[in-house]
Amino acid sequence: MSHVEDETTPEPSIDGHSETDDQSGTAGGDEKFTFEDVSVVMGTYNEAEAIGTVLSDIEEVTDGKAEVVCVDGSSDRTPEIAREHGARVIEQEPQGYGVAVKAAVLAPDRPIVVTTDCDDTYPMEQLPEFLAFINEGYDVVSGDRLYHGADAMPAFNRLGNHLFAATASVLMGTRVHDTTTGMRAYRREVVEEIEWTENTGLSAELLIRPKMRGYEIREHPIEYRERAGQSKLDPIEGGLAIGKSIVTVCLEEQLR
Ligand SMILES: Nc1nc2c(ncn2[C@@H]2O[C@H](COP(=O)(O)OP(=O)(O)OP(=O)(O)O)[C@@H](O)[C@H]2O)c(=O)[nH]1
Ligand SMILES: [Mg+2]
Repeated sequence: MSHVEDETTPEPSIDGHSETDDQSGTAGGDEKFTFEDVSVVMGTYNEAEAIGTVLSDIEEVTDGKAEVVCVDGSSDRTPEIAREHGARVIEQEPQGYGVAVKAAVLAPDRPIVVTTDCDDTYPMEQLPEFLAFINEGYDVVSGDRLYHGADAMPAFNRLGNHLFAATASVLMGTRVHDTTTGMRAYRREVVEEIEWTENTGLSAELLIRPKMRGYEIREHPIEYRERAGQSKLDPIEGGLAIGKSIVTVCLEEQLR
């Protein structure tokens, strides 16, 4: 059974620390993952204004235990700042969001992969809640920005994101609330077992394909902040590309 819920908070402890001594980290068993099992990954493209805050927040929340991977195409100081914070930096020519994030989710060896944007919009302080849901047995935990209203999001983007979620829900035959969020946790085998085809629409694809293949998905409300630094997404061109990805991916999955 696969289901999407987003109203309740997790039952178990959400401090993200292990209840057992088992650190081996294979999914599906009884062991609890800790932040030592987590890689936080992101595409970074000229995010010098935000990256210091994002990486400090991850360090603080995970007690320095989570690995950080940045797939970087910047021409500014972003990669230097990333290295100063101990992140692993993979250099890549800028080719769009999805090309970077696909490389980022496939880079880690750790069993849990968390994505975020490097623009200080996503609440790293909620990482323990994401880990708690993975430890409850979910395969994907998806941050739902729209649940709390997403007042910090430009109105046009907010409307677009509601429309994407409505379209995807109709085409999938099941309700999803935020298809284009950048903050999610995945069991590593989910990202490894599926072939990813989209670029600007990768975020939607990363939710839709697992959902339609029966993985256990949990949408979880998150706070969303105003972006630091310049957006890399053209709202109209990017929006059209995302809409096309949603339709293509849903139809491909229906026909599988
Ligand atoms: N390496 C790399 N990273 C990218 C590329 N395009 C976007 N990114 C990164 O991907 C993340 C998402 O891009 P954003 O500009 O935040 O896109 P968005 O979240 O749709 O738009 P905003 O609402 O303005 O934040 C950011 O961390 C970017 O730096 C790229 O071509 N290469
Ligand atoms: Mg962003």
